[in-house]
Amino acid sequence: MKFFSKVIASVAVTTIASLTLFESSAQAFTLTTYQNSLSTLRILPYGDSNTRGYKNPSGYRNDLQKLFKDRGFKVDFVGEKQWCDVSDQSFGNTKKNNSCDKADPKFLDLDHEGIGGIRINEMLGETPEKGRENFVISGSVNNVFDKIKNDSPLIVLLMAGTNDIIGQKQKAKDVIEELGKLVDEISEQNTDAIFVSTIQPFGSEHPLVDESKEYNKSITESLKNKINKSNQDKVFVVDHELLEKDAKNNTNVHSNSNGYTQMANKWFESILYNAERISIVDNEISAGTNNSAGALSINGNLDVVVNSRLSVQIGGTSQGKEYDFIDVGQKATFSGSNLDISLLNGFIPKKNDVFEIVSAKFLKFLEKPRLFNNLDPISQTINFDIGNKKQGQFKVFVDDNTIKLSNFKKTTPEPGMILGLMAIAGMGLSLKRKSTRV
Ligand SMILES: [Ca+2]
Ligand SMILES: [Ca+2]
Repeated sequence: MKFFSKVIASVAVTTIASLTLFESSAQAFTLTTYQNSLSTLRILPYGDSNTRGYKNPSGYRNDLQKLFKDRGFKVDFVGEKQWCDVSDQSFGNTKKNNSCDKADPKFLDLDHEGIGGIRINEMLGETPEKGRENFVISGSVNNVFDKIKNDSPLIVLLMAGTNDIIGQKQKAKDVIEELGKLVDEISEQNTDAIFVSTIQPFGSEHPLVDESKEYNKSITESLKNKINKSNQDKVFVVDHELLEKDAKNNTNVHSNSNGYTQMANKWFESILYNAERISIVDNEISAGTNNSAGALSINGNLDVVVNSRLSVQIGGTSQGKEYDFIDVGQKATFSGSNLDISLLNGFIPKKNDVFEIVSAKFLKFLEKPRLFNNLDPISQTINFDIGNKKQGQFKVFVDDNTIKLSNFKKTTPEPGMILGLMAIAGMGLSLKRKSTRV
């Protein structure tokens, strides 16, 4: 996923800017991959039809769930609404209904609170205009949280304002005032972090396209000024950086599938970046995904603990682009974990190439002197399969802040060694299976 590294750079910049500006550094939530019900990450997607999905019962939500799931995180999306069937004319604006029996199994978790057409003043529960009473009943923040109070979402994803601009004909400067009030209201609820995002800019033929851009600018530049200081620490602004062309042509205000995928990536990167601690237990942390390299920025701490893997793909010498790079703002701790290396696209490193795969403010190995389970403690090398019955070998260099790989060489494994490696791999698998059942 090439997209991943681009996304992260911009999210990181946005967030650093807002943190510096408001000197807000408290981060209240922890992410963990451990398959333990106590650590389920409950997320409330809250907003209008772009949260619900347009002509598609999942919007950005299914892509976002996949990003978490692929990395072993256990997430539960919450909300009273579901849209299970595209032929359902209520478009998921109502509570779960019979059409949910027909839900496509590719959708992981359809729960949400995206209400097509809703405006921010209605989410605030203000006196409804004539004929819009149902929006206030259905979507006002107190009502929503009252209905899901047993779910107590750790994180709220909020995207709203489109309908204030197109339906209510409000100016961006007035909508941002309402958004600030809504964010304060959500902050008073039982939740740890609120991610507030920009909206889909309207398509270029829409008469209010400039207003939508002005509104997005005000979200990134001044939303935090509109909310109470006491709430600022748990509010994170996410700039989806969506383009006009990603507005679906026949509506000009809904995202197309490209836009929804981009939203999912940005939400995901922003949540990971802003977590206080990310614990990888019995799973894998990797900057890119399966077949491409990327960069992953983590502002807080990273723990990679027993039976877990730091997985690194190398397809060239450009950090974070051609080979995986994880940048940890605070402490990175490795304890009893493996370092899995693989080469991409037939790339063969040179002996003098140096790959800085991890950088952290503080780097700690709790199992020292064995930095990784699969590291030879004498030679400080790791062997890995490179195909055609060949192995590659890197020497691992570690200092207070970085993990680097260099001194690449090709080796030919002894036949006995291959069997030995297969046995170890088999053992690893059975251990992993056991531990996931605990
Ligand atoms: Ca759910
Ligand atoms: Ca309004």
